[in-house]
Amino acid sequence: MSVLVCFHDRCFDGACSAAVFTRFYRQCIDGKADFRYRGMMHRAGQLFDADSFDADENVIVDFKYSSSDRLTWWFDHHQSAFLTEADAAHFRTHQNGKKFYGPDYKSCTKFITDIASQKFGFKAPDLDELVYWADLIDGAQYPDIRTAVEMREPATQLTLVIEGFNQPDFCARLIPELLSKSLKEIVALPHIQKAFEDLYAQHLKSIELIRGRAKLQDGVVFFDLSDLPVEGFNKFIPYYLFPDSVYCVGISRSKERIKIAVGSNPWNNAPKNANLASICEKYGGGGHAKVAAISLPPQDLDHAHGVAAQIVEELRKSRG
Ligand SMILES: [Mn+2]
Repeated sequence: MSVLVCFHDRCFDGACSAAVFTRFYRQCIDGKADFRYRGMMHRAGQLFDADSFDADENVIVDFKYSSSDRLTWWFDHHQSAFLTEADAAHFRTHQNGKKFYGPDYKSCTKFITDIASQKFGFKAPDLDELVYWADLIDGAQYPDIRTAVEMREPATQLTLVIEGFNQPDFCARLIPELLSKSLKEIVALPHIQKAFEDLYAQHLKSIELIRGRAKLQDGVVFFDLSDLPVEGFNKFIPYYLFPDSVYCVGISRSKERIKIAVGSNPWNNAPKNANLASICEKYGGGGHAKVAAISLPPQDLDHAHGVAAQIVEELRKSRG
């Protein structure tokens, strides 16, 4: 049996979801299955090609639904799991007992673990560490801002590498390691240690860049890095720099896309009435209520600035 697992690339929860699904499938469905992994990124337009699903079992974890009849397994927890209303209707009417949607879960890793144990008798206590950290990291439940930004824990160090390392298939190759080594052993691997050190130096630089660019007004931090070669930055930096901020809107640009990241400060207890996924959906993006994003084609910079300005305005107003 060949199994293709499409997972949310460059995401700790995406990689852990693929790892947990693999262990579950081997333990409960077919111990001899042959696994391949394909990282998926959000981008403007169609996400799956018609011939994406070329295995006996085609699986998506921690990523948007596909109405392809080649899709056999699906697990996701994002509010914006369905690209269209037609996809949502397809999900409701094409149940095969292998497609699961858990929007209340903080991580897809924990969602898969719970469904697999409730419905298939799955048990993997050695993966508890992955489930614990995926839930904490994807749900932004760090005990404090310093754990999130200073990155002393193996899981937070590996997250920096997963989100920032520019080597194609890095996450796909990492998935088997997640099943056989502890996070501490993984971050000690020489190529990962080296990537961490380089990315951590960049992380310190991006803290200074954001410090120089960001402005806090009416509880909303805004910054624009679209003219700089900074593709990804740690999403908690704005709250580290501005502990009084409630929301943050940041623009960055890579060769593939412009990203407008919209987030809320998990350590600020001020009431947060805005649903960030719903706001981003109006502009073709999505995510979770507390953290969401919009991807735009790299040439649409003027449009991106307009969208970001409207979101900043809406968030400032929501603060009353
Ligand atoms: Mn996730």
